[in-house]
Amino acid sequence: MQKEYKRYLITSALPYANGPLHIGHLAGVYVPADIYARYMRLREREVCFVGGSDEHGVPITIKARQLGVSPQDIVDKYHTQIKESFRRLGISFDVYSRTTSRIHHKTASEFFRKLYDEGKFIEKETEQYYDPEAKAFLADRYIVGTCPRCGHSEAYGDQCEKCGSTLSPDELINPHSSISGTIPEKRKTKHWYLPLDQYEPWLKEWILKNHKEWKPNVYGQCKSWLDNGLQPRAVSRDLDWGVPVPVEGAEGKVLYVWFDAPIGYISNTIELYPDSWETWWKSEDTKLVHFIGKDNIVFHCIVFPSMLKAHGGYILPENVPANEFLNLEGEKISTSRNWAVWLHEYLDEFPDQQDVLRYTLCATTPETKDNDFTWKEFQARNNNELVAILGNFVNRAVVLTHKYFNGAVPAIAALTPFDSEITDTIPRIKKALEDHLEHYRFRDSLKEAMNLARLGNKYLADTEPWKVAKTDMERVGTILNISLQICASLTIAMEPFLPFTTNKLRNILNIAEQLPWSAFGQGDLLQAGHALNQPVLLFRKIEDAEVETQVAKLKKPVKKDIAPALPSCTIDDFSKMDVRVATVLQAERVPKTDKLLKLTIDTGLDQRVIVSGIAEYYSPEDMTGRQICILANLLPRKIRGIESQGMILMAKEPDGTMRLVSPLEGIGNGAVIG
Ligand code: B3M
Ligand code: ZN
Repeated sequence: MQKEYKRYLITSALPYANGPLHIGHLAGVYVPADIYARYMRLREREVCFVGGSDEHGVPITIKARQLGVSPQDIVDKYHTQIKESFRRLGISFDVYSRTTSRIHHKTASEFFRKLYDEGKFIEKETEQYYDPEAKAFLADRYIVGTCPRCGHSEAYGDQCEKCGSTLSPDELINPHSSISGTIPEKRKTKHWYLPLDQYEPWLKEWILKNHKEWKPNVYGQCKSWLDNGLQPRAVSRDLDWGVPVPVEGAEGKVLYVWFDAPIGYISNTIELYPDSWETWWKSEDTKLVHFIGKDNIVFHCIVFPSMLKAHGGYILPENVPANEFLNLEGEKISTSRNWAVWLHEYLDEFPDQQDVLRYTLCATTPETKDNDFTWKEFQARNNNELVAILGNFVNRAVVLTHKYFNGAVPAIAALTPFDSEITDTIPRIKKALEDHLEHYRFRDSLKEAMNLARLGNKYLADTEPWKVAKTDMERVGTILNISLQICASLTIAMEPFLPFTTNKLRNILNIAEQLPWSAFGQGDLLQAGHALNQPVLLFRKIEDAEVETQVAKLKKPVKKDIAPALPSCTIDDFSKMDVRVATVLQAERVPKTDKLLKLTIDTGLDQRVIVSGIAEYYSPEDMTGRQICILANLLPRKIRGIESQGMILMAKEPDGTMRLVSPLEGIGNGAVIG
């Protein structure tokens, strides 16, 4: 037996306020969540759809530092932009707030404090990298060095963006602080950990036993985490941006962003319903559903539920219908390479076509595996489905009613068996649609809703009222009545998916208010004699040129900002570097790498070996005999088992392309540069 719920608390992942939204976010999280929320409202269930911006975390501080502004400036800008883009796309949040709000800081702080007071955390002292010049502990992201896997010289302490490897700062070759450039040292620091291992037996029971109905991708990921055994997780960080740890002596420490962000769902509900929020979060007849992308599964299925359990009093998510990722034109969406369709740009470039994007994204929701968005498909779905089926059907029904009945809904004279066959199909469509939506199958549900339009379209094509009009006006009246009732049902069936279109359709049909789900399929939604308004086209054809422009825009090389200026240095700083001219005697590829060359060079002082990550740009043949510039006194380091004695100077384009720096005219090896 399915449990009956009184109210639906629907959350969608809080996007980081450090960049605009793109179609990947929308397809994976916000479009499905909005469809679900709209559907539940139509079912006349109590709904609270919670959204908001995630405004803490290290990447925001890095962006701020790069641009020379404060983190607050960054989040103010993007929070406003994101919120506005959601509004324009019709994402129907009941509340959209932010984690820098006063209410959120208070809520998150109290949440932590309760767990702290009740001894639910363990305290541990660990060694962390510290920048003695900046006088700050360094998040992994702030440590930069050479990637041990591909030789990329600017890998982060948590990840190499070039080869995608996950790293720890200890693995980096020549690690240095990206704040000051100094070599970080390790220092002791104290943090609080949530002992997830203690929650493991409970999680196993709750998820693996009691939530077998979760989507296979979600269940599978949970199972693998649980099978591998959970470790305590730090819930605090040494950082000056976030919710301060509310414990004496914890100055300079904030809650880890993944500790405070999910509490944001609660804070935002409190902001909306200061008096009744607890009904939403603490009563068993509330169904809590988290809409997220697959990279957030562990936090929503394992960490946050453990936090709620540790706190006590809260309900737990009933489902977490996480989606996989959406690719774009066959490639991974990449914000740094600008390989993305940005929502605010789409909304500007395709005015009044929000529903075309909503439709295409829902039709390509990466429900069970990664999926691909292409502009060709966008065009085809619009032209072949929205225009040719839905738009065409509605338009014909309304135009014919104006033509033959002066825009007044005609009465039914008599039903043929074929008419009954058509009208009997509608409840079946409705039932299937409900079933898909209740079970988070959004692609199937959209197909089913379109089946209603298909049914109407086919009915008109088969009955051909424009021909019947020559002989039997009563029959035409019956056909148009049935067609118009289907149009009226479409204002309900399509509302979760295409809210802008159903609004237009209601205007055309002269239906004053949104009809509830219970009206769907009724044969008398429009009374005989009811006056229709003049038709307007619901959709317009999208031309080849329009999608070609979009594809061309993607392929345009990214205009990236040049690297920001470094802090000033003195001539003494510079003169510590022994930069010289040298000649490459011999060059060869380092086996089993794509990027590394092993160069034997004559520095004028000696002959030595330097390993350099330039194989993408220069072949061994290009290098042999060339004069180059080197940093001669860089401490030797081992790369792929080869000791590299120095570094080759390269000029790097914003897109990462590298070029050698060489003297214009030949000069003796060992000539000093300065
Ligand atoms: N901001 C991560 C993300 O956008 C994160 C979600 C928080 S949900 C509480 O992928
Ligand atoms: Zn790498």
